[in-house]
Amino acid sequence: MSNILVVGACGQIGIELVIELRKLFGLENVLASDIKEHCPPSLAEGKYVQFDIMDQNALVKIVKENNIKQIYLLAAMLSATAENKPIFAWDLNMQGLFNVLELARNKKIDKVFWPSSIAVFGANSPMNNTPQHTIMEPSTVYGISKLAGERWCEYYFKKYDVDVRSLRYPGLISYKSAPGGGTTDYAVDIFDKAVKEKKYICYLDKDTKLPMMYMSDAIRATIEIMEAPKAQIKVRSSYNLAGISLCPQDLYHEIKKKFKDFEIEYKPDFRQEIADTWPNSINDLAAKEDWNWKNRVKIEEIVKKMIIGFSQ
Ligand code: NAD
Ligand code: AKB
Repeated sequence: MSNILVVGACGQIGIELVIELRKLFGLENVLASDIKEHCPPSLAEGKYVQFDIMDQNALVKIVKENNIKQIYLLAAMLSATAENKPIFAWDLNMQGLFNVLELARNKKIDKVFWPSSIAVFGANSPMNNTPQHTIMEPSTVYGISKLAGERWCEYYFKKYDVDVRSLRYPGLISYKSAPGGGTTDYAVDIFDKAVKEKKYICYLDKDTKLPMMYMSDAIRATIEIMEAPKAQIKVRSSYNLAGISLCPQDLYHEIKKKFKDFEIEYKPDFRQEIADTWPNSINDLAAKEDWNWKNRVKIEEIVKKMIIGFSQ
């Protein structure tokens, strides 16, 4: 059994990923880590270590002491927050990745997961059914760092045979953990406000369509790509991953079926400009063909799960 380290375990994806990995591989074999001093109660049963992914010496020590063989690197600054701290975001998003890739190059670990994003696309990419390989000219710090990260992942694979695997996640929807400063966060906030206040002020325009996915599908995709035989992973930059495509108005209408008095107001802010450069929908044929990816959760089910989740 090889030990797994999840870096950025206290975030929106990390919490659910650690829980699932522990179910599959055992509590003792999955070490959660984050820069935060304490982990959330849902992770407290297993091992947790606080450290900064920018600190290469600390990373080397943790990997050695815990016989870590796989790293899921989730620590990053997301699109909206990154626009306010561009240099800090670039440093974190790139240096964290280099620290992990270098460990793999030196054969200290066997496998790496690193997430990319739909943010790698830009205003000149085809907006609908965006292909795996196409024009990529991101205009956000976050998107630039993700595209650069993809190129480095492929480079480390080709040059040093580093087994790094990656997905271009769409916006992820979940209620178990809060989103961390992205442009797609509205698709979580809207449910929270619908349940608690019956009113939501949306920072994106009503018809801004973006690719989205329910968290359980994203977690399954992450584990599936990591568990797939090495020969099946033919894209070594990052795979497009599609779930559903929706805009604020779609969610509003779905939620209104449950809460008749729910109201929404649209007040676009700086995040509108970011969203306008991202695809409406993406094509994930390569993931389907290479490692049998299939999205499961549809919009009606997402709405049902989110409302129940936020009502508890
Ligand atoms: P998040 O912001 O919710 O979580 C990131 C976690 O990393 C936080 O708990 C934070 O404390 C931790 N962290 C920050 N700096 C750190 C450091 N220096 N050292 C150690 N830990 C540190 O983010 P998320 O939504 O869980 O996203 C995880 C990854 O997935 C990111 O790379 C993100 O770009 C990518 N992604 C997320 C989405 C999404 O919709 N959530 C979509 C596309 C891609
Ligand atoms: C964000 O909005 O920044 C993230 C993403 C799609 O990468 N959710």
